[in-house]
This record gives sequence, structure tokens and C-alpha cells, in this order.
Amino acid sequence: MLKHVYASKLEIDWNLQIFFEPYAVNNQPMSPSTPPSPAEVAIVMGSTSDLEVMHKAAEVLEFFGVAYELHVLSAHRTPDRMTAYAKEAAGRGLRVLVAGAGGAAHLPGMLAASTPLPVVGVPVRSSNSIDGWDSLLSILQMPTGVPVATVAVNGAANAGLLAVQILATSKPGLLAAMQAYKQKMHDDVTAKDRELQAMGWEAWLKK
Ligand code: C2R
Repeated sequence: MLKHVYASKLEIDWNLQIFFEPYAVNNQPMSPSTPPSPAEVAIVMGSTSDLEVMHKAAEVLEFFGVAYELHVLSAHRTPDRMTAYAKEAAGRGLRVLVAGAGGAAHLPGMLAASTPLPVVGVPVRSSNSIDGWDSLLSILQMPTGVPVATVAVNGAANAGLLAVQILATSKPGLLAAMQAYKQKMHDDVTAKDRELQAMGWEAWLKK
């Protein structure tokens, strides 16, 4: 599953679950006045059309065994529902919001306006976006006082990783898992370099 996200970079075929018990709870229903959530991370997006990109955050959270919920919310199309969600998020037990949107991407910033929780923004290169630049700048250029931690265009996997890292500051098991993840990345890249040195670049390109 995560292989799909990192296929070329990491080729992860090991299991970090040894560090902690998995407790993922996915796609919890959200009632109008939202009940307590067993999830610590919320993945929200402006449209189901963003799911193609945003599911990569979900894959990362599942890999690390972090409980999440996933919803469609829009600052433009469902403003009241979005504001209620943001205002209730901390009280429901959520700790980090990952928010993706494309085009005039106001969702992450508007969530950040109404919650004390950290918001990680994912600019989505959507069908209505001009090459992703509009999404990126809408999420990145927040006014002082309302930060949104913005990842790369379509960078939902990194948004998931950042959410894990935020949670890991107070969870030793998750911190160890993140450390192991980085070590694996280091080892994989180093092995690739060794192979490249042995083969030379011409042979590498032909293989
Ligand atoms: P549709 O495919 O539903 O027409 O949406 C969505 O995130 C999506 O990328 C096209 C794009 O519109 C975006 N959208 C926003 C917001 N709501 C929807 N940027 C918002 O509130 O910021």
C-alpha cells in the first residue's frame, strides 16, 4: 500500500508496527454537532475530486498506525459546516488538521482561522487550477497570526508525514518509528549510490 506512494524512493517492505499498536480509525461519520473522535488527525479536502491526491496522506497515517478521519468540507460550498468543524476539532480530540484544496484554495486558511490546532495545507493541482500556482499561493501566503504549514503541490504524503512528526513530539513510540523511517530512507539511498558507483551512470541508464 505505502509502496504505491514511495515506490521509487524507498521501496518499503518492512513493518513499523513493531513500535506501537495500530489503532487507525478511518472515515468516521461526522454528525452536524460533531461527537468526540478517536482520530488524532483529520484529513479534509474541498472536493472528492481531490481524493486522488489526498489519499496519499491517509496511506502514510495508516502506515504509522495513526488514527484519522477523512471528510469533504469547503470554505466556499459549505462555509457553516466548515467553520463548525474547525471550531469543534480540538474539543473532539483531534490534534492536527491536514487540508487539501485546489484553485482558489481557501479551505486550509479558513480552517486555520477557526482552530488553535496546527493546519498542514496541501495545494492540489486540480482541474480548475492554473498549474497549481493558484492553489499553492492561496495556501502559502497566509497573513501573520494564521499560519498554515504548506507542503508541495500535490504533496499529500509529506502532509501525512508532517502530521505524524507533530504527534511524535509527544509520543515516544511514534518518534522512534519516524526515526526508523528516516534511517531506512538513508540506507536505501546509500545502497543506490553504492550501486551507481559500481555500475557507472551509462550502465545504470541502460538497466
Ligand atoms: P470540483 O472538482 O468539485 O469542481 O472542485 C476543490 O478542492 C477542488 O480542487 C474543484 C476544486 O475546487 C476546490 N475547492 C476549494 C474550496 N472548495 C472547493 N478550493 C475551498 O473552500 O477552498
